[in-house]
Amino acid sequence: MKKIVFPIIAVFCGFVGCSEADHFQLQDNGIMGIKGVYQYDDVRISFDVTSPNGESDEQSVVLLTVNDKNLEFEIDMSNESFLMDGYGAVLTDDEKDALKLLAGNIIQYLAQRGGELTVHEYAIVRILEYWAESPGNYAIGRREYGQPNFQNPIRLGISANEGITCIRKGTWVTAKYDDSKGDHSESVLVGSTARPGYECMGRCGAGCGSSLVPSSWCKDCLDHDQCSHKNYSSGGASDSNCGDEYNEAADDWMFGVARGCNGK
Ligand SMILES: [Ca+2]
Ligand SMILES: [Ca+2]
Repeated sequence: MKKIVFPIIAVFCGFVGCSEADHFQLQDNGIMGIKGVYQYDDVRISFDVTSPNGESDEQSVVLLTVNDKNLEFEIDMSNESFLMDGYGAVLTDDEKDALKLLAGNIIQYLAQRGGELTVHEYAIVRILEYWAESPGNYAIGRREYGQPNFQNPIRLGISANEGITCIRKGTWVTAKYDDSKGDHSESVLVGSTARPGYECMGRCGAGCGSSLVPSSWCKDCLDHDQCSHKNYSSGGASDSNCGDEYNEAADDWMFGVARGCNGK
């Protein structure tokens, strides 16, 4: 018998970044997906998260519109593959702030609801945080990871992609990266502060992030943190020194939380 899903429609304010003028609406369709809209100041976001092939607890497709920018994300938990495409969009600081607040609002809603996250809820929260923390002026293009027939463009060498490797706060781990000056191996205390803006070394994302959204703590993220700290780099995947490390950390960011890489 086909399962009948009763959507839960929530319209509320009072969550993070939700002033009187703002608006957050969410329709929770359980295993069928989740959709909604969020207005934060001048930024309007709509999101629609569904299964590519009907009901699925392992695959999800996220369609996101941020003002006039369309972004897509597909994730398959069964083989840890994903595809993201921002069609070259460059998000403004206001838009990134709104994405971060939306992720926090969704997490708060899910915490109230209780129960385990569906793949759709996991997908929207991970990708919102990823795009919210994209570097300034970074054009979000198409990127695939782990897809069948996918030729990994990441160059080998000292900073090779180490898959998704958990690291623990308070331990010393050797960060490996390359830049214009050559190969580097440097011991870094996971969770330490290298300088302002480089707190929580080894956490995937800038600084210590938001306490509302769970973080991945992984080796390739530590490599990228150390590379960009030493090179004062910016620009994400397009950075000449640390772009390869940035790309190598994308899978850690997406699947580290599911793998339990919480830094502990
Ligand atoms: Ca990796
Ligand atoms: Ca590099």
